[in-house]
Amino acid sequence: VKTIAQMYKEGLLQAPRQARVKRAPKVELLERISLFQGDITKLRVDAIVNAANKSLLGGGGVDGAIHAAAGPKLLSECRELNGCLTGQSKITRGYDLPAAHVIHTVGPVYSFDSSSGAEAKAEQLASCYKTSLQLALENSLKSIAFPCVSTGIYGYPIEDATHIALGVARDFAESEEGSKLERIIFTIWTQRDKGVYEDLLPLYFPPV
Ligand code: AR6
Repeated sequence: VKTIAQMYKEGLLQAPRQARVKRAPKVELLERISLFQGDITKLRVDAIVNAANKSLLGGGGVDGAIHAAAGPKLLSECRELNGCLTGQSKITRGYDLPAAHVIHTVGPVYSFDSSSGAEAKAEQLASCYKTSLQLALENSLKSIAFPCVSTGIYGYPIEDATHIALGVARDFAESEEGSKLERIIFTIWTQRDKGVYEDLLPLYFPPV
């Protein structure tokens, strides 16, 4: 797991050339945001986020991996939650995971024929990140790791989704209450997604 500050130091991230760049953050902000390529179920953090569905009763993708690694007690606790609306999040314990908690968020299902609803879907995806971060704060958690919500089975284009994820994280991490969160980790699984994060991270977290 590398912080953005380290990635700049090691030349893994380049200063952005585009004009659409946010103003430079404080140094400490670059030390609180990290990128990790690998299996989110291996992370020892206060919470990992699950890209769940409305039933909260498990599924494929990262959801399947999290339930498999956490063991059956996670499903038992999820059964008590009565599902979750799209764009909302609910927290459980992590059971056999190294992570203490799982924050289950339900991303929007993206489809090409519903372009009129694109804005609503973008808001729902932003809400996944916001409500997850809010839950972390409410539970006094200090570290949280996100997968690329909605960009697998749910089909949300990775570039659009990454703009949303990074925009929400920047605003939140910089806010007064968000400063209590010591670590936000973006977990990527595929090489293609890694490239997208490396391209877009400097726009939202430019070097100081
Ligand atoms: N660690 C980190 N990231 C992973 C892992 C892993 N072990 N496995 C997959 N990914 P997806 P969605 C990445 O499809 O699009 C489930 O059935 C993957 O490469 O898991 O939100 C649920 O029950 C992608 O970048 O979630 C829902 O029905 C990201 O995780 C539906 O899928 C999310 O892909 C949710 O679809």
